[in-house]
Amino acid sequence: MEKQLADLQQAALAAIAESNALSGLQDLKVQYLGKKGALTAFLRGMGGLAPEERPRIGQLVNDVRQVLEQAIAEKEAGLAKQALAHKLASERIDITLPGRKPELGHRHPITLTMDRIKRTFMRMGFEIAEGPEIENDYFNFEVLNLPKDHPARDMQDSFYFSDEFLLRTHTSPVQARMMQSQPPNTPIRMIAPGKVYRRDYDATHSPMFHQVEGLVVDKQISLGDLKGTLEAFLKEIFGSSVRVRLRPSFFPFTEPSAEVDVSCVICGGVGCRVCKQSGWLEILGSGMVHPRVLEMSGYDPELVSGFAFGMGVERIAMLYYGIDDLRLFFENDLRFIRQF
Ligand code: 2NM
Repeated sequence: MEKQLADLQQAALAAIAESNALSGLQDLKVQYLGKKGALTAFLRGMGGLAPEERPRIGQLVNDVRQVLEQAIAEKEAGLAKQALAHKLASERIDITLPGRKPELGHRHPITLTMDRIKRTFMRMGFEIAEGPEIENDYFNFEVLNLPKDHPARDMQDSFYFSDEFLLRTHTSPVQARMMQSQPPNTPIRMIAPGKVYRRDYDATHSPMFHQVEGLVVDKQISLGDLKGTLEAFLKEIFGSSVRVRLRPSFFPFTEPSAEVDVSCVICGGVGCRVCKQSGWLEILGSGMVHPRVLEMSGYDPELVSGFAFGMGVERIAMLYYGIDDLRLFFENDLRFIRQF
């Protein structure tokens, strides 16, 4: 009996010593110390012993149990320590390495240009208004003196959803909406920046582009106010040395109408490739708001007058930054985008 116990202890200690995983150790615990384990079997077998032998053997079995329990506990602690050491070694980081720089983004050149234009008008007391990009026929055309048979309404130039709805072709509908939201003849000094859409795509036209249109309505607003305001704006954007001139033009919503030119910002006005040797660049369309346009939006042309203007933001950005192809703005090539 003692010999069997000694053998069992020796075999168990050897198995424990050899075990190198916590799961294997758990199996050994069950195998030797569990309810159906080897030591329990020993205690059950004591029925066959002489009564005076039982306490001694019982004591021996308990001694072996204690030895094995301690050996397993020590081994467990050893394995846990080993696992922790391994984890620490494998997750080790070099805190002296330099940090990774986060990639800093920045605003798109069109956004930068838009913001400069908006800031300049805000300083002159203009408010900024926005409106829907999906417009109806009434606000995009009708109320701006572009009746149904007008050539500027050609299907070729617009994106229609239905007979009634289309992507706005300019931001003027925002101005008309503003006039109609006011009590009659309320003075207005506003700009309407935003995206507009036309069926056009080449080096100088994109189907989506950005516009800023402006509107000033009050008593006694004159063509002199128009010229003074736009001259102040253009000098702020392109520098105080630019010269500004008006040329007669036509828009259905203004009368009279004028193109606004600046002296060439590339060559200073002496003539170059960009200004086609003329010394001037066409930069804005403008005019005195047509009496019918005022009238249709609830303003009395006998009482008030106004001027309006519109500009393409991409064109201003191209001239300001010296960019020769409009498509660069929309290709999202970082080598281009990062230069601003
Ligand atoms: C331009 C040129 C001339 C314009 C007119 C209006 C409104 F709503 F008052 F009638 N808004 N914008 C206008 C006038 C726009 O863009 C080339």
